[in-house]
Amino acid sequence: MRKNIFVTQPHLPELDEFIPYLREIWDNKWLTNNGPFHQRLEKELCEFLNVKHICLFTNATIALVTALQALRIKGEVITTPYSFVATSHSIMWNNLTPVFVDTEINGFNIDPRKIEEAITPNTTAIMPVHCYGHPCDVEEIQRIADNYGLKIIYDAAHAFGIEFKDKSLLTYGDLSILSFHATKVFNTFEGGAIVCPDAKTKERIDRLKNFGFVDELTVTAPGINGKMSEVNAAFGLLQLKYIRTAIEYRKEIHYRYKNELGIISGIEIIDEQETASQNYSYFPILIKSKNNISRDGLYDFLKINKVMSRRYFYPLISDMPMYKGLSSSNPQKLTNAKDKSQRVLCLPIHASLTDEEQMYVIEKVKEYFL
Ligand code: T4K
Repeated sequence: MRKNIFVTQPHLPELDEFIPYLREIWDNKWLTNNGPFHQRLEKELCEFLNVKHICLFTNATIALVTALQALRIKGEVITTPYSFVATSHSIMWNNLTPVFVDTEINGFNIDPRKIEEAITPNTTAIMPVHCYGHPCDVEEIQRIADNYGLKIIYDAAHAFGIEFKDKSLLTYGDLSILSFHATKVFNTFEGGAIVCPDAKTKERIDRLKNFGFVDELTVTAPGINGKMSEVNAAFGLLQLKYIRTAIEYRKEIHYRYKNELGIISGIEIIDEQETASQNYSYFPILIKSKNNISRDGLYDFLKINKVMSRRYFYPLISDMPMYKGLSSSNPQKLTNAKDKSQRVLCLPIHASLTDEEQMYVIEKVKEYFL
């Protein structure tokens, strides 16, 4: 009997390969608090990602919360409703107000042209999301931020390893936050990181994620416990060995989908940007609803057939009960985001998906449209 085909699955090396790492942890009895694996992973990630400084975290949500603290953000933060709730939750956890701005007409990211009209005297920062790893219009967003004296914190949860115009996408803006959750291209079971440009900022973030301790006796800020453990960091080091192969494998899946499904008239696939690399973390398709065809119809049909696609990101954050009352949640101002949210479906893509499974997914999608 066919097993469920999930939208994603973590790519796990052979268990035996992880045992020596565990043995080392057992031997030295150093389990957390900036241990040797933590330090090694920070170093190796800086090299792999081509960035200067990285601060590992227990997950991306705590990293986002801490990033806002680190830059002492106040008042209103402009962000996108087309994301995972963690983006705006991190703003709320800091007692700040998220201000939702619509997405681009031909993409999934915040529309820079609409950012300016959302700026008020209380705006202090912009938190855009590189959705599915597709780079935001980083240059235009930087121009706006410079004009108005705003900080930029990128939610780069999906953007592991992306290069834009020959440098790491994670070096744009003031800070970038990565997620290493089990469902991501690169995972440490749970985990995340803040990429920052200088040693002083790293020091401040490292204090904030360690209760605010400056030294053994001195606490200068109401920090949180956001530290990554040694087991997670060790697993990250092992993952890193296979990451290039895993991304190459995903690439094949991506192009097979594009070739096979791009020709179906009811399906729209948003093209990748020429100036950016990709990590193939998600494969979103947009369904053009008509007659008996609909996104939810396809979602249900696939589910009955054991293909667990996901509606990332539906509903919009601004449509969720706790955000609905905000004035920026007005659906008439978020029409592009709403449209995408109602038409998007993410198909299975991961480094353990077999050719046979992918062909089965393709066959089922085609069957629905016939
Ligand atoms: N910002 C953005 C833009 C994000 O997308 C996210 C997280 C964050 C911030 C916050 O990052 P973290 O704080 O989590 O580091 C998942 C993930 O839990 C979440 O990390 C992710 N975004 C979001 C887009 O997707 P769910 O509720 O869809 O996860 P779940 O448990 O339904 O998993 C999806 C599928 O993955 C399962 O059907 C099967 C497979 N799976 C999942 C897990 C956890 C596995 O095969 N093994 C596993 O261990 O949220």
